[in-house]
Amino acid sequence: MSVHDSLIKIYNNQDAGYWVLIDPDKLPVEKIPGFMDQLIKGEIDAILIGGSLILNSEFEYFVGEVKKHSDRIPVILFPGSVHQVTPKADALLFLSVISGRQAHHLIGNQVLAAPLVYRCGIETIATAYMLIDSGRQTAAQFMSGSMPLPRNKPDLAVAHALAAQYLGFKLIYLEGGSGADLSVPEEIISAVRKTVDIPIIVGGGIISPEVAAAKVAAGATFIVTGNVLEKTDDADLIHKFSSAVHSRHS
Ligand code: 1GP
Repeated sequence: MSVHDSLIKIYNNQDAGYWVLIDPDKLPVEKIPGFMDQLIKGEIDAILIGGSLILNSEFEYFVGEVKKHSDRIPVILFPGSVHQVTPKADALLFLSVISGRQAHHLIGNQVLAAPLVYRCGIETIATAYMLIDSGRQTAAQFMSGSMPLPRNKPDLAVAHALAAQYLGFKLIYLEGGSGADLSVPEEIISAVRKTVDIPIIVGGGIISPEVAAAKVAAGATFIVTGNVLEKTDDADLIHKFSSAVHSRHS
C-alpha cells in the first residue's frame, strides 16, 4: 500500500493520526535510535523530516538512519528546499505554498525538484501548504517571503482550500509555523473541514495533548508536533499526544 493510500484509509475511517516532525539540526545522529524507540512505543503514525532551513549537511545520511530505526512507521519528507530530497524516505510531501503569491514557492522550486524526485523514484503526495498567521513571523513565513492568511478570516482559508482541492492536491497543510505562539484556530480548521473532502494536516504551536484533541475535534486529520518534544522532560508525552489524537472515536 502506498503511503498516500494508508493516509486515505485513516481519513475514510474518520480516524486521526499523530505525526512527529524531526528537524535534523536539532537531533544528533547518535540519539536517533533512542528517540525512534520512544516514537514507536508512543504509537505515532508518521515521521516528518525537514525544516525551513537545514544547516546539517548530512541530510541523506540522517534520513537513512531514521528510516533504519523506524520499524513500520512511514518516514515522510517535509522539504523546505530542493536540497531536502532523498530516496531514503518512504514518501515526500510535494508542497506548494498556496497561501502566498510567490511564483517560486508556488511552482518554481517544484520544477527544480521534479527531476531529482523523478530520479529518486520516491512517492510524492501533492500538498497544499497554507501559512496561517500565528502572532509573529515564523521561519516558514520568512523563508517563503509570503504573508500568512489572517487568523480571523476563515472564509479566505476555505477559498484557498477549495482551490487546492479543485487543482488536485491530495492533502491540505494548515501551518502555524514551527514554534508558533498561536496554533491554527479551530474556526479555520472546522470551516475548511466542512467544505473540502481531502485530509487536513494541522501543525505549528501545538503544545499539549488537549490542544491536539481540540484540533482533531474541529476536523484535523493529522496533527504534527515538533518543538514540544524537544523541550520536554515528560517521557510519556508522546503517548499522551497519540492517545489524545486517537481518541476521536472513544
Ligand atoms: C511545523 O507544524 C510543524 O511545520 C511543527 O510545529 O514545532 O511548533 O510543533 P511545532
